[in-house]
Amino acid sequence: MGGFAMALPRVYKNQLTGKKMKAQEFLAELQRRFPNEPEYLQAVEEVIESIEDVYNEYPAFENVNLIERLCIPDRIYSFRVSWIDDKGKVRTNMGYRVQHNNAIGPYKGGIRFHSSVNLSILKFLAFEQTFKNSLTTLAMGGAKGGSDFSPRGKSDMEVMRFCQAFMQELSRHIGADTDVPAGDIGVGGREVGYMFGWYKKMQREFTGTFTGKGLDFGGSLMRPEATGYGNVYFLLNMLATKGIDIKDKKVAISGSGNVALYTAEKLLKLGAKVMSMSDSEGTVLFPEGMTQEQFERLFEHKIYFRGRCSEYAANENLPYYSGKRPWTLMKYDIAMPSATQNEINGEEAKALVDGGCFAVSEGANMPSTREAVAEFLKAKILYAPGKAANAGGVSVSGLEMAQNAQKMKWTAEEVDEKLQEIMKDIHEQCVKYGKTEDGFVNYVKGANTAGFLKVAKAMHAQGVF
Ligand code: NDP
Ligand code: 2IT
Repeated sequence: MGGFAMALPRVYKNQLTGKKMKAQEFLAELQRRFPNEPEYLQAVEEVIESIEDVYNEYPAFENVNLIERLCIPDRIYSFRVSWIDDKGKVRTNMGYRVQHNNAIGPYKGGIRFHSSVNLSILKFLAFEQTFKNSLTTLAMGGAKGGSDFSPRGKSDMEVMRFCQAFMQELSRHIGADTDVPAGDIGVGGREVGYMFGWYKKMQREFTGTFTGKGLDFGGSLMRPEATGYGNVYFLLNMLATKGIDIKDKKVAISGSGNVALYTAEKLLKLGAKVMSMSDSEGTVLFPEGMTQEQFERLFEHKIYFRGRCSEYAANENLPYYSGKRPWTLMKYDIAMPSATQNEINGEEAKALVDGGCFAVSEGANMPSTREAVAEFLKAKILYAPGKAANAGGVSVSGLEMAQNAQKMKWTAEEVDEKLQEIMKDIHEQCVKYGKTEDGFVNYVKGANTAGFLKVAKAMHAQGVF
């Protein structure tokens, strides 16, 4: 029995016939079919190029054209969401859920509310999520959803009415063992609470169909902290391979939302120097490194008052750069982009490297453009792609699902310990598949290969559909 399962990988490898997958041909065809989806094509390109060789080691994959079924989402729901604002005006937004792949577990991934949301962005995020979730060692497939609704400047009641209208449609397609959403940009505890509440009303049952829930109704301790803390844990694993201590290292952080703030909090605890934070309007610098008191005031300003970095910088008398990203404003040892996709371009990456930056650990999803990634790999710095470095968030979501299923609640210490183990495990997988002959670890190749193999073997075992 066990023997049969164990033998499968060797069977793949021993097949001598079968044509090879050619990454460039496959990508050209995808480009022809989805010409208006640049972010989706960018995410697929990065993965396909790094797994081409390992994919072709298993001819059985190409025999069933597995690559095409792995890149095209299982299904996409899109719907109109109409809601009434505080002035009585009827407003309409788009709503989506991309269920990408459930070969290794129920669909799982966040919901993004931002004016820029479109299908290309959600398809890239759902694709990335599939590989990220595979790396976590937990049983979760990949999905992403969202809307071009922006919570910025809306009242709580407007946000609530929107969330209810959105969930009215989405509730038909999700479930604790089907598809489990969570937060992402523009979706935090408030939005998850409103969506979960409406879901529960519609379904007339209390199940763990959302993660990132409030602590009083099934949420896990440490979920808010998990992505930022997890990214720092991943960074520590990378630094350990070079014997580098994080203390006093100058770190650039972009963003000032959930991921960025908890990244800063953990870095401060470890004695690192946080040099920057930002939002979509500009960057605030901390020339002496952020203090604990400055962090607490920023946290309050952002989380409780939903304020802007410009106001914070003025209050604190700190330098503020309107319309600028952090990367070229100073020299940094480490960069932790934690805002959004494509927020570091090739020139900025080169400026970081030239300025002495020796580690980049991505809190955001795909924050580096293809040109930026090429700069980091060329310079052979420690560079962790988001699907490895920011996997702590969805990992603790997986732990929240486990606690909900058991009807148990674990302590913060237990969850944090598990999170640290998972990040260490992900790091080991990256090293296993990403180490090159000269000892350099290509974390992009490592993460893509490890994430891919698990999903591909599961898909192959389950047949063609
Ligand atoms: P938040 O909404 O809490 O914060 C987002 C931050 O990024 C804000 O400071 C926001 O500024 C800024 N930002 C958003 N869009 C843009 C943009 N187009 N240009 C410049 N700045 C922008 O989101 P999160 O912290 O949850 O998410 C940040 C990143 O981390 C995203 O890439 C997300 O996909 C990723 N991520 C999140 C996880 C989670 O658990 N939350 C897990 C793994 C990854 P402003 O307020 O001005 O909009
Ligand atoms: O990008 C991500 O991993 C998230 N937004 C978190 C997803 C989740 O289901 O916790």
